[in-house]
Amino acid sequence: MQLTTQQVEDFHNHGVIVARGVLTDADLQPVIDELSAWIDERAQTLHAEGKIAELHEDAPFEQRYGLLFGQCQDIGQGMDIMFYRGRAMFNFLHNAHLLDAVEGLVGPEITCNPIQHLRAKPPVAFDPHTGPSFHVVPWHQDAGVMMPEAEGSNVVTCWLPLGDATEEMGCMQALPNVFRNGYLRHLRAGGTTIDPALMPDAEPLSLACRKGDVVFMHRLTPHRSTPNVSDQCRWSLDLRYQTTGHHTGRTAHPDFVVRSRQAPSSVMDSYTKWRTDWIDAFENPRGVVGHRAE
Ligand SMILES: O=C(O)CCC(=O)C(=O)O
Repeated sequence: MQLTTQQVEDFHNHGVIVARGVLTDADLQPVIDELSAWIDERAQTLHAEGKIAELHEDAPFEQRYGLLFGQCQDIGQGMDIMFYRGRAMFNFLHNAHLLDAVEGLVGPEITCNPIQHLRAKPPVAFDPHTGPSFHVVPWHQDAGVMMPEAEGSNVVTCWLPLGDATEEMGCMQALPNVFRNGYLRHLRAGGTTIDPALMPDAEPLSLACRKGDVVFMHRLTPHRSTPNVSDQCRWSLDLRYQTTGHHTGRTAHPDFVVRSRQAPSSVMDSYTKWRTDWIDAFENPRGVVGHRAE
């Protein structure tokens, strides 16, 4: 779905927008099916090892992961885009509805930035740690997890839930209208977070989403996520896309072209190459992966 002129204008004015209904259920279902199968296999392994007593095979996608996580946190080990490297996920990174919207913000030459995550935030009942973590992320700008060389890059964060993401489920919050203040120093203590002394004085915007919605954020827009006090998992992807040719901010990890009018043959659609590139990046590390935190 293309963004409207108003949505593009709002993004440039406020540094954050929620675009409703960008994705259909059919866009997301292959990823959900792939994850369900991955979780089932992992649960069976942990069950065989005696680490999980109850498999909850009949629980819905929104609930099963939390029920398993509550028994053994190892269930989530390896469950991120670059580690499990699923085919449906790779296909989704090229999703036409998503890229149509992204195009309005980065132009028609689009690269998939390697800074991307899959997050399953379990209810606090199963993950009582509500301090800074992969599940409850403190205030930061995405520029804080990129090399300073990406300062001039047009990288847009696309945050999207695989189900609903209400306030109760720990949706995202962002500070609108402050991205023009530029990069704010981040501290390592507290989990790569904006120096509290520099936090802009702005009212947080709650970014509650329904399945199919996408949050688009400027890489200088401060944002965080909150604990999940519901009884369902908050499933989401945070992907980043950028104008092709701009610095990715993370040279150690593979980026690839997902759309191009100028050079259509540059689009990387080989699932095998994508897998191999990630494996190579981990087995033969080179380049930089670093947070800008002090
Ligand atoms: O999904 C979350 O809870 C945090 C995501 C985030 O901080 C990000 O996309 O930069």
